[in-house]
Amino acid sequence: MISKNMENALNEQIVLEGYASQLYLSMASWCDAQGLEGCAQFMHRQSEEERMHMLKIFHYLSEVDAFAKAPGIDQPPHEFESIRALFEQVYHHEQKVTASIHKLLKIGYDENDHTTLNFLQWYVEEQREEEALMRTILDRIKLIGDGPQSLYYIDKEVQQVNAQA
Ligand code: OFO
Repeated sequence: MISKNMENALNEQIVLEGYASQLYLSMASWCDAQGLEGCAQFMHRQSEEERMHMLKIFHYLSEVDAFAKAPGIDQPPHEFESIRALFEQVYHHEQKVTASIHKLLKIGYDENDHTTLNFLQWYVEEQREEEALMRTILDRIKLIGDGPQSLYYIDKEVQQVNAQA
């Protein structure tokens, strides 16, 4: 059994992961409309992963006899200034998610909730990987440049990163 406080905090994390899934889905659509197929595929995959992150918490809450709430859907943005701005937004969102996981860990330590602390370790590792991945993409975009001539190469790079990840 976990505390009510932890249950609420995990439900907030569900909202954040669910929103990430919707945001990345919206980004996939924007990439597709720009003809950036590699980027679109990448964002679709990220969107699926975020849904999985959301569901993992959902199932955990049921397992520990707490109540998981299906989150409402907030409308994510549809328009992005550029592919670079889009990936910067992804990176910032991931940093926000990491900070939120760290808050959950703090609650876990304060409450001596070893079960949840153990469960959260998977997210600690996942966030480290995600942030590193987004930084790699942003670094490549900076190297290539993001003018109209560069879009084809950016798309190929992201496709390649996607194939390796
Ligand atoms: Fe689940 O927030 Fe990204 O990885």
